[in-house]
This record gives sequence, C-alpha cells and structure tokens, in this order.
Amino acid sequence: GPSFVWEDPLLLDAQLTEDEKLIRDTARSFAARKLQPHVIEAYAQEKTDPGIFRELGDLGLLGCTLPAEYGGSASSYVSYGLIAREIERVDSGYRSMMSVQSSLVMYPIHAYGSEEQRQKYLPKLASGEWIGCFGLTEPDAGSDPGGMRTRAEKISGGYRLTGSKMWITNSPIADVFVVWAKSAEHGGSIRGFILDKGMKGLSAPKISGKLSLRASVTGEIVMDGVDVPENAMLPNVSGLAGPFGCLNRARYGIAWGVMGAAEFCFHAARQYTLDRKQFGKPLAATQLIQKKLADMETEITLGLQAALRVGRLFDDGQMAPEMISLIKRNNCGKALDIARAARDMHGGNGISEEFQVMRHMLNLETVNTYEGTHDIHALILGRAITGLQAFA
Ligand code: TGC
Ligand code: FAD
Repeated sequence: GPSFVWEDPLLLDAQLTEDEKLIRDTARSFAARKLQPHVIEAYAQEKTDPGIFRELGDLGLLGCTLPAEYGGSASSYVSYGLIAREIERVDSGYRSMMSVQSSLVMYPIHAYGSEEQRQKYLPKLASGEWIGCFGLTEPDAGSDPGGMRTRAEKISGGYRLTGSKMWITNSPIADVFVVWAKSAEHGGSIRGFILDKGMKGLSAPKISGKLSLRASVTGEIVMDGVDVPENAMLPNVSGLAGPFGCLNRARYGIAWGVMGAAEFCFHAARQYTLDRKQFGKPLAATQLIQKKLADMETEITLGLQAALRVGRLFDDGQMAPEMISLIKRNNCGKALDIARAARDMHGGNGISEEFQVMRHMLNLETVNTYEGTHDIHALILGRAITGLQAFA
C-alpha cells in the first residue's frame, strides 16, 4: 500500500500543478545557491544586499501574480506562496524584502494606479532595478492605522505630504515609496501616494539595534513637507480598504513563508537529534524528542495544507480576508513555537549562529508581530465569529 513520507505527510506536492512545481524549484534552488551561503554573515553584520532584488527579478520572482505586460508572469497565488516558503526557509528577512516589493508596492500600483503609473513603475520593480517600500505604520499608529497623522494637503498642481512612518521594511534602500496619508481634499479619507527617492523633504533613516530580521533593513520615512504632483496619488482607491487590500496578499504569503522557516527548524532538529548521542543512544530515540518532532510535523503539515486551501480559494476569487487572518495567525504562532522547540533540542549548540535555529526563532518574533499582530488577528476572527468588535 501507499507509504508514509515524513517530509510531506499529506502529499502536498501531488496537489501542485507543473507550473507551480517549476516556480517552487526555481525559488528553492535560488535560495539555496544565492541566499543560504551569505545569510549567517548578513545577519551578524546587519547587512542587506540590495543586489538580491535584481537576482529575484531576473528569475521572475517579483510580482509574479501580475500580467506579463507589467513584468509579472500571471502566476497563481499558490505559486506566490510557494516562493515565500522557499525564501523564508533561508531567512524571514529575505522573504520580507520579496513580500513588500510584490504585495505591498507592485500590487497597489497595479490594482489602484493609473496606466501611466503602472507603465512607469511596474517593469522596473519587477526586474529589481527599483526597490520599493510601503509606509502605513507610524510611531503612534501601529495596530490602529486609522489613527495615522500623516497628512496630504492640497497645493497648486499637487499635494504636500507631512508626517512620519515607522518600522518600514526596505525604506533606507528604497527608490519608490508607497505611502498612505489622510487627505483633507478627500474629506479626511486615507489616500495612497507614490513618492520617489530624492524628493525634497523626503528621507528614510535606518533603524538600528534590531535583534530580529537583521538581514533585512528597516527604517523610518520622514516627510517634511514633500511636494508631489497630482499624478503621484493612486487614483482608484480611498480609505483603509486600500492598504488592507495589499495586506491581504502579504499576510497570505507570510502564512506560507513561516512554514518554510518552521520546516527548516524541524529538519534541523530531526537531524541533530539523530546525530547527537547522550546516555548511550541518539536523542531521537527518546520519547520526549519524538513527541516534539511529531508535534512539529503535525503543525507544519496542517499549516501548509491550510495555506494551499486559501491559495486555491484566492485563485478562484473566493478568498474572504478572515481566512487569511486565520492562517497568518496560526502559522506564525506555530512556526514560532517550532523554532523555540528546535532551539531547545539543539542544547547549547542551539544558541550558536552556526546552527541557524535561533536566528529563525528571533526572526519569527517580528513575523508574529508585523502585518497584524497575533492578537489583532484573533480580534479580527472574534469580530467575524460574534459580530461584535473588541478593538476599541
Ligand atoms: P475596519 O473598520 O475594520 O475597516 C476599515 C475599512 O477597511 C476595510 N477592510 C478591508 N478591506 C480589505 N481587506 C481587509 N482585510 C479589510 N479589513 C478591513 C473595511 O471594509 C472598511 O472599509 P470601508 O470602505 O467601510 O471604510 O478598520 P479598523 O480601523 O477597525 O481596523 C481594525 C483592524 C485591527 C482590523 C486593522 O486596523 C488591522 O488589521 N490592524 C493591523 C495593522 C497592520 O496589519 N499593519 C501592517 C503594516 S504593514 C507591515 O507590517 C509590513 S511588514 C512586511 C514585511 O516586511 O514582510
Ligand atoms: P501596537 O499596536 O502598539 O501593539 C502592541 C501590543 O498591543 C501588541 O501585543 C498588540 O497585539 C497589542 N494590542 C494592540 N491593540 C490591541 C487591542 N485593541 N486589544 C488588545 N491588544 C492590543 N509597517 C509598515 O507599514 N510597513 C512595513 O514595511 C513594516 N515593516 C516592519 C518590519 C519590522 C521589522 C517590524 C518590527 C515592523 C514592521 N512594520 C511595518 C510595522 C508593523 O506592522 C507593526 O509593528 C505592527 O502592526 C504592530 O504595531 P505596533 O508596533 O505599533 O504595536
């Protein structure tokens, strides 16, 4: 009869199309060849290599769900998730760089932008020639982005933007800034703007001292009266639905991505405990270790299967945002638990950079927090379950 495959217990592979397997294999070999050899040093030295965007672009791994005329490959959302999983198998920071470019910068320009904006920005973002960032969070508005203070004020021929954004992935190396601001001209509603590096009054200082996601640079966006032309505004969206439309896609990718990080930790813990002998036998021959491995395998398998299900629904136009809250929250929380357990199972070696499990663990603390914290997604689900909102 059929035999059990410990690396793929419910045969996820068999549920993928040939195109999806191809893109998955491309991402896997790129991550192993080009990212893995540098990640330990990049993390230790807090160095982000902007060249990674070009390499991702060359392989068609940026904005893959967009049509070919804008540099995408009209790939499925399942393919996008598979890319996230392979990159995050190496490091959550590299996956962040890819997610922001694809879901938070290219997606809104395509979905909400004018034809002129699409032509100007998308091909160069798809090739990785330009790097993008997404500014929603502010020092005093994180979980509650509706409380943002950044303002767009109408001036002759355009708008003047004033305010600051905090914790912005890629901002210190970005060429293109998608920024959300309240516009008095539009009754105080939130509007999106595309800013270019070098505009007067625009700066993006790096945030240093991060103990997590150190291979991916994070910064502020300071807008000290930045004058932009009329055509810098995204014409086709208004309100929080704009940024949330982007977040739906990034959060969905994260649900896949963190399972890649968890798989790395699971595989490492399995191999380590098979190799390591104490009390005259492999650690893997003990009941406690086997229970931990069984728990890891179970959560990863269920998490991936759920992500695949949501991806298929996404591709069929049947995705409701609460489905994404469910898998983003569950998969991040489970990946963090798995990374902590793997760290523990490595004993003293587990704290060494060489074994890489502690880096994943530290990264996953960020991933559990950004794109809606673990608890914020519980409240989104709680609202859907009860009809009562408990945020405010
Ligand atoms: P609420 O009243 O619920 O909604 C306001 C408007 O937005 C619409 N909406 C959505 N539309 C599409 N998709 C969704 N998921 C949506 N959720 C809400 C909603 O229909 C409504 O539209 P309209 O037309 O009626 O105005 O808004 P609220 O202010 O009560 O929000 C509550 C809450 C907690 C759900 C929300 O604010 C939230 O999700 N907070 C978390 C913030 C967050 O996720 N920030 C992420 C910043 S970006 C980031 O972290 C990038 S890291 C990337 C990386 O490096 O990988
Ligand atoms: P807060 O909202 O202050 O939350 C603090 C704690 O309070 C959390 O535990 C939260 O769950 C809890 N809490 C909040 N509200 C409630 C409530 N109503 N009930 C109960 N508990 C509550 N943002 C961007 O816009 N673009 C980016 O590219 C980006 N990249 C990031 C990269 C990194 C490395 C990090 C760390 C963050 C990034 N973020 C980015 C910001 C991220 O989205 C926010 O940090 C996140 O949304 C949480 O906001 P906050 O940090 O202000 O925490």
